[in-house]
Amino acid sequence: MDSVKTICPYCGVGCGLEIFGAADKRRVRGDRDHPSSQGLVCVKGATILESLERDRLTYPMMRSSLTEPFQRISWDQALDAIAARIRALLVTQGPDSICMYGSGQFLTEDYYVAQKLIKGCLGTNNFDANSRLCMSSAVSGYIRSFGADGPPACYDDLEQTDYLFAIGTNTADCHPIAFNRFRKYHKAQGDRVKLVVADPRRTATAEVADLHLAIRPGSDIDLVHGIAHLLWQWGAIAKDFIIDHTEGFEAYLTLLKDYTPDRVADRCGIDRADLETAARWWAESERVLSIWSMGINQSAEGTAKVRSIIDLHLLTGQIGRAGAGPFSLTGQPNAMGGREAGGLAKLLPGYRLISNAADRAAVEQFWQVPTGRISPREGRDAWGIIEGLERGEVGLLWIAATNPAVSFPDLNRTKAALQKSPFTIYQDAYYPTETAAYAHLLLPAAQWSEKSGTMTNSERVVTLSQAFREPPGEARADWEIFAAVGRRLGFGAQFQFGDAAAVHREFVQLTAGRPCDMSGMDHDLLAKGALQWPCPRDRPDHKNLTKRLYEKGQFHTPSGRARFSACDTVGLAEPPDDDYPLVLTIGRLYGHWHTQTRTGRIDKIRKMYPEPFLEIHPTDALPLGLVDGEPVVVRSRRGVAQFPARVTTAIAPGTVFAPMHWGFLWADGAEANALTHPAVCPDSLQPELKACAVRVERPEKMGDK
Ligand SMILES: Nc1nc2c(c(=O)[nH]1)N[C@H]1C(S)=C(S)[C@@H](COP(=O)(O)OP(=O)(O)OC[C@H]3O[C@@H](n4cnc5c(=O)[nH]c(N)nc54)[C@H](O)[C@@H]3O)O[C@H]1N2
Ligand SMILES: Nc1nc2c(c(=O)[nH]1)N[C@H]1C(S)=C(S)[C@@H](COP(=O)(O)OP(=O)(O)OC[C@H]3O[C@@H](n4cnc5c(=O)[nH]c(N)nc54)[C@H](O)[C@@H]3O)O[C@H]1N2
Ligand code: SF4
Ligand SMILES: [Mo]
Repeated sequence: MDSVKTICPYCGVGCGLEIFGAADKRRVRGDRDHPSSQGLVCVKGATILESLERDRLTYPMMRSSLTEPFQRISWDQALDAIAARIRALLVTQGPDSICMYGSGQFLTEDYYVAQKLIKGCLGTNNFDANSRLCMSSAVSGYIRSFGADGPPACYDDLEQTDYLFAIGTNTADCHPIAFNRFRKYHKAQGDRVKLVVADPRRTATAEVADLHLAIRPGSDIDLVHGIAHLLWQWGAIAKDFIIDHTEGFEAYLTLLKDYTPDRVADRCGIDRADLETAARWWAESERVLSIWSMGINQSAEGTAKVRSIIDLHLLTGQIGRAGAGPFSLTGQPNAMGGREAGGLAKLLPGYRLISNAADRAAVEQFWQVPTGRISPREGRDAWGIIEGLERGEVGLLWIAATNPAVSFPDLNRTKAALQKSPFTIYQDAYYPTETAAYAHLLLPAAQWSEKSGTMTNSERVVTLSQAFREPPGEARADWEIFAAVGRRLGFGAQFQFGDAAAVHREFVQLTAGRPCDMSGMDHDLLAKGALQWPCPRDRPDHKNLTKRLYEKGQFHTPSGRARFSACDTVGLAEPPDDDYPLVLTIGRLYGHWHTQTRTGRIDKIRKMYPEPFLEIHPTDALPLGLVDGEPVVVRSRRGVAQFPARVTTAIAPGTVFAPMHWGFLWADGAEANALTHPAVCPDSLQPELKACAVRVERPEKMGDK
């Protein structure tokens, strides 16, 4: 075969890949023509081909209870079983007893067909995705501050800024190619360009910072308002921008007055001088770019954290220009596509909202379903599904392209709820996975390389992910499975898609005239190269014309002005106390991807990380007599886990860190999420997966408890 161009299926950087070589000796390299990655790849992209054929789920399997073994069944039997169950539930418990939990690893086409089935045909908004655990605070923040979702900046800004403020993001490990672009530029510019990293860990990102602010977990709003307080005190604010393009400044200013430098330094656990340096560099910089990811979003005040960062940009007019803006990095390869296709329980395709009657009507009409079919009630969020299972309100749970038996909060409670599910469908590419243990029906999914469709990266660039292999056994694309169920339920007219390109053609029509306008894109055009939205149909040459949003200071709010938030901080949902004196934070390693379904099957990556671990500062380890490399027991109010200790000054005293990657299939008792709690941000409903109170013990003490 010649070469095929596609997109890396891991992180939201969305690197372009080129696959070349004969079918039995395929190799991968970076696509030099791709605008986002310019030919670069990290270890995950470089090794992706090695995982594709190991331990695949190749045919449907079913069982009547979780204690029985699975039996192979045909697709017809599987689809009949689903349709029969759905029909019965629509009559007995109503549409809201049906829930689907999807993933930012869906293609946009998968997402779109799922929305049409669940929201448009079945009439429930119970579609949520793992993106709820990932970027929903960024979505809420953008919507509240700008009147619409959508990251305003682009990766080129990483090479055009004077000051990169990286808060709650380990970009070097988790968005490596985007970070490499900055790193090269930073180095070349010498002292002129500053990198400030705010993170309780001295991560690979913090290692190359000009200033690392090792703040206490949960003190981000203090830090950001503290910087704003100083900028206001020094008069380093953009008065004209504030007057012409914003609203709510006075309330914000009143709030800022309380965030005095001494109070802020104390609450963040940093030196006042460092706070002043971070603010001074901001004041002195022509162009400031903030980037963030899970250290901000995964918080019970996640939306407020996001908005406080946006406030700082509004205060200083740092938006809508090259090298400037508040830029959330999306984690998964197509979390952005999920937003565009309406893949959360409060969204509809084309950046529309369930809560907006006109939005519902427009989508109903387009889908040719009866008026009022789309429910005006927002659906269950991720944790709401668990609560629904606990209360017996969920009759069918359909999970696809995510592994909640590892990644959900409060894992013991999650597993107990999954045990109670009357009927769980699990649609995944691999077997076994942890969540398969909680399923009644397993559906084999075609994955990346075996199906075509689109993905949108953090900077709004849409890339066609092209199939270049056949799916193994009977595996099918997710969208095809959803469409087949739709047809079986009698919605023939709605699901007559010949291929993924036809799904895409239909979907983009729903984006016409919307902030995420992609109506000028189609698969043929995307096969020639990636395109950035907005990309309306009437664009003459389909070139990327709008690299940055809000260049004219015109926002999507009714007044056209961006809104200051004036959000006070409430701190952590579960602060440390005498019984549980440390804060556990949980995150990622450079080589592994989430629950290891792929990376755990790649020898090179397994060798990089032979086991999980707990990072603990010597100040906390010494009094406990902990020795580097020896096992420690970590307890929270909800669970217990055991890890080898890694005694290191790379973690702030009072905080401990564990990776999220080891579910029960990959290590005994090292499930970090057994410790976490399910408290959520009231606005985004995103759980605070980044912090819970724990106590660390030596294993001998286990029997005493
Ligand atoms: N290698 C690799 N890359 C990935 C992924 C992967 O699994 N592996 N997953 C992808 C996905 S889906 C996502 S969402 C992204 C996540 O990307 P990141 O958000 O960069 O990764 P995390 O390690 O989850 O968390 C980032 C940092 O938040 C810090 N942190 C914890 N609490 C706080 C706090 O209260 N305040 C601040 N300021 N910082 C805090 C942690 O110490 C950690 O270093 O990565 C994507 N890229
Ligand atoms: N404590 C703590 N918990 C966290 C986080 C954290 O930082 N701290 N991060 C959270 C975040 S940001 C995220 S994104 C989640 C990630 O958590 P998950 O989504 O649970 O993790 P993955 O391992 O990415 O699961 C993806 C699954 O999809 C399958 N798959 C891959 N491609 C396809 C496909 O095309 N179709 C189908 N049907 N299946 C496919 C894979 O085999 C795998 O089983 O974890 C969350 N949990
Ligand atoms: S940076 Fe992300 S998208 Fe790029 S190769 Fe690595 S994992 Fe893939
Ligand atoms: Mo994520």
